[in-house]
Formats: sequence, C-alpha cells, structure tokens
Amino acid sequence: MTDPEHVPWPPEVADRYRALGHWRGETFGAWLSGLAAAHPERTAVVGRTGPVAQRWTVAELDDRAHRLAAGLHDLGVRPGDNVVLQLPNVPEFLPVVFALFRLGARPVFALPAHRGTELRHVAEWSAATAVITVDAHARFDHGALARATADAVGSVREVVVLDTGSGGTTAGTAGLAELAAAPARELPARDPGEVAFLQLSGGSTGLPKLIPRTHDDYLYSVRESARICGLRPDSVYLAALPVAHNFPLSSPGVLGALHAGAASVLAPAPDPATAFELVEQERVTITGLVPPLAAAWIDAAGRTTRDLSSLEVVLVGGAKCGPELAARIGPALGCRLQQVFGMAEGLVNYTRLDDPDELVLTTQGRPISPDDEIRIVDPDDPAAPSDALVKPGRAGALLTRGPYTIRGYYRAAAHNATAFTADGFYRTGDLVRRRPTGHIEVVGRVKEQINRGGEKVAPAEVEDHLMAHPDVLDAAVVGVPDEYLGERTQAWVVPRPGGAPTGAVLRRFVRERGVAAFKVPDLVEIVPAFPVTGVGKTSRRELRAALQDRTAAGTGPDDEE
Ligand code: OOB
Repeated sequence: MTDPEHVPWPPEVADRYRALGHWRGETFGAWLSGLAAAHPERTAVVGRTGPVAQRWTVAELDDRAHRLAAGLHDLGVRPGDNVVLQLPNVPEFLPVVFALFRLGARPVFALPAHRGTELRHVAEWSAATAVITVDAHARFDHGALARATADAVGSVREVVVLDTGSGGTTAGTAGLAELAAAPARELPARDPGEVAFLQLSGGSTGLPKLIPRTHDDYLYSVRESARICGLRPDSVYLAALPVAHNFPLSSPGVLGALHAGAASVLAPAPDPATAFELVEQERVTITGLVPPLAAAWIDAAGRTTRDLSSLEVVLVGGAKCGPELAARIGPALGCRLQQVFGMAEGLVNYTRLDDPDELVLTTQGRPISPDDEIRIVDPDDPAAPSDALVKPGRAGALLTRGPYTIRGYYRAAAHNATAFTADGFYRTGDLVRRRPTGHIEVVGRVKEQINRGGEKVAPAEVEDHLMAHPDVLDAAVVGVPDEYLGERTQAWVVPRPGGAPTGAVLRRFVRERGVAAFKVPDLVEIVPAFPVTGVGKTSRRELRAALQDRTAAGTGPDDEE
C-alpha cells in the first residue's frame, strides 16, 4: 500500500538495498511466525500485567498477536489506519504491536510520559482512528487521557484499554483482553516496503514529528543490532527504559532479543531497586540505559545485596556519556560497556564489543551498516547551510543517508525541505567528529533541542506553553549544563506590564496544560526584558544563544523558587 504522506527511497536505491541483502522482503508478521516455527518453546517475554506475572513463549506471543489482530479487525481497525499506542512496559505491548503490523495498521508510538497536548497532536497529525492504552500506570489515569483524546480528535473512533486492575478509566472503551479472545484467522499478507509504524521525533521546531519506518528497513537494523550486541539464544534483555522508544525497542532491544531467540524482561520502572531485582531473578545479561540512569545504577550497585553477576553488556546512549562516567560503568556493574548513538529517524552507531577500551570510552560508536553514508559538514548558517565538507577529523554537522534512515517525516513536506538535503541526507542536528576508524564522537549539536538526560525537549514547544499564560509577554527556553542530567531546561520570562508571574506558578501552569513532565522547565527566571541585537531585532536562535552565554558566564541565577 503506497501512502502519499510517506517519502520512499528512490527505486534504484531500494533495489540496491535489496540486492545487498539488507532488505529481505520480510514483514514483521511473517518474521514472528518464522521465529515461532523455529523455536516455539523459548521464552519471549517476561513481565507483569498489574499484579499478574506473565511469561510467554514465542509461540504464545505469536498466537496472541494473531488473535488480537482478528479482534482489532472486528472492532473496525483496517489496513492503513494509524493507531496511537500508549503502553508502559507491560508484556501486552508486543502482541499489540504485532497484531497491528499484521493488520497493516500502524502503531504511533507515544511514550507513557506524554500527556494531552502530545497525544492530541499525534492523533490529529496521523488522523488516528484508535487509541490503545492501559487503564492506569504510575498513578496516572491513561484510560481517561485516551477518552479525552478521542473526544477531542474527530478521526478517533475507538479506545482500547488494557485493564490491569489499577483503577483507571475503562468505561466507554473496548477491553484489550476481550479483543484477544477472538479466534485467530488469516489476514492478507502485508507489503514489506510499506510503513509498519510511526515513531515520534524528539522535535526541535515544535511538537513531535512522525517518523515512518518500513518492515524492510527496520528489520535490517534489528538483525544487525542483535549481531553487533552479541545477542545469543541464552541472552536475557532487560527493557528498563520505556519500550516504545527506539533504544529499548530495537537497539538491540526487545526486537533484537526476539530475533536472537533470547528472552526480554520488561521492567515496570528503570530505578535500581526494581531493575536489580529483575536482573537477579531473571539472570539478565544485557540492558540499555541513558547516562543519568547509568550513574544511578552505579551508585546503587555499591550498596546492593542483589546478585548482578549475570550482566555482560550495558548499552548507554540517548545522550552523551562522557569518558568519566563511561569508565566507571564496567567496573561498577561488572559488565562490558557498549556506547550507542542512535536516532528514531534511523542511523544507529555502536561501539563494538571487541573495540579497544579507548574507543569504547571516548566515542559513541560507528554505524551499523557499511552502507550508512556519513557526511560531516560545516555547521555554518543552519538557516542557509552550505553543506561544505569539513576536513577529516574536524567537528561538523552530521548528515546521513542509508538503508534504514528515513527520507522524510510523515506528512511534513514543508519541514522535509529543510530537514533533508536535496539528495536525501537527513540533517541530524548533531555536531560530531570522526576518527580514522570511522568511530563518531558527539561533541554538541546545531539543532534547537535540549537533551535532558536522553529525553528530548524542543524549546519552541515549551515557550509556546509559557506564552499562553496571561501574565507572560515573552519567553525563551534554553538548556543549561547539569551534572546529573547533562542538561536541564531554563526558561527566561518577560512579564506583561502589571503581570507578576512567579516561577512556581508558571511551572504548574505548563504542567496543567497537559505536557510530559520532562518538558516542564526546571528553572524559571523572570527578567524585565530580553537583550536585543544592534539592529534591535532578535531571532529566537540569537536570543537563546545570548541567554545561554549569560547563564554560562554566571550572570544568570544559579537557582530559583
Ligand atoms: C535516541 O533516539 P532519539 O530519537 O530519542 O534522539 C536522537 C538524538 C540524536 O540525534 C542525538 O542528538 C541524541 O539523541 N543522542 C545522543 C546519543 N544518542 C542519542 N547524543 C550523544 N550521545 C549519544 N550516545 O536517543 C536513540 C535511539 C536509538 C538508540 C539509542 C538512542
């Protein structure tokens, strides 16, 4: 099924990726059936649905996915439909996504942290026909959020809720368990070149963009990730981070584990107490963490009575893991560190397990594929880039193109014109340097995005929320260095004449507008006016840069509230 909103690879490039064996013409549905036929009795997924412990084999997962596909079809979900999925780390995540893959309906992967603003946006943007969620998780009523999203977005016809007994809203929704009781039946095979799902971008210009990934391209990255991370049938992968994110999903993640015939354990939360118990119980061999979480695990490992000796590999990525932190991970957790620098748009880099320590500690790895094309260009004017290559070894803006990197965001023609070069390279917005070995070191960024410990914040989005407050005349949001998170967010706010907003009031205001908690500014500083440039006009970019300098120079406040 071709989709007019999807920018495909040029036909001759697609042919090349097929000829090279990167794209194998396999769909996720057929892939899972193949795994179930090859080793039906292996454990695929371990986790909890509310208080109920679950342990499903590959055959059981395959069967649940088949039945759920039939149940969702009976509910009216059709090929080509987009379905917003907001599930925490529950075992049902896997059968739900495979059911949608089989139907040719596309999960839109919201994170559990997302709230009304984000859910409405992605549901509207994707013209979603359904929302699938959990009743409640971490004391938040996701069922009510999904219902509110359906009420606000005309295209959403159905809300499906996984009842975990956690007390959230299930009234007016369809039950996931009931749908999974449908008898399995054959559905028409899907085209491996079509969009299988939509990931969300971290965003830099505003609300998240939708990232269309095909069966062919994603399965290639999954197979190679499993190999590069050394997954074996007896490996046990712990999904500590939210599993809908690209990192725990496929780097190598639960899909890489499935590919290798290994089990995945879904942690309901990533904190050391929860995770260490699971490591001990399930003899976890491999997991993936963002840097602040790695630091928290290191601290806790010094005090724990849990047996962590099964851990072999810990991947760290999502944000820069500096050499000091990197050097502590292996000794503290008794494992090999593997750095990963990836993006939902495609390109993923890993340090290799047999790389010398120096590269593992000081670089973010090299690309998965020999056919990942890397260009490092002059980071001159981001608004009018020359894309001139920098000298080898010099830092520059990273552009990339390859067999699993998208050629365009979904339904975003205007944005695509600047986010991609004319010849199809994605402008990652990352500032990098490359070693002669091909390893990449991330040294900064050119995009207007704050990386708050791996969680991505678009300054413009937060500024818009602040400016909705009646006492706010203007607002600018910047990232400031933070020892633990790498970066935290600071908002500078100019009040309206007569208005006297406080930081606490504005932070609550942003939260109550229904946004992910990680987007609420960590610090709010009220100032009478913003600096202006010589001509008296200030671009957002210049203003943010000036405020960032001011904070760095220590002329800004150290603390607030
Ligand atoms: C991962 O994916 P996203 O889409 O949430 O964020 C991508 C961005 C990159 O462009 C880069 O700015 C930053 O996150 N990033 C890193 C990094 N890994 C990601 N910056 C510095 N060092 C790293 N190691 O974050 C993601 C996707 C797949 C695997 C791992 C991470």
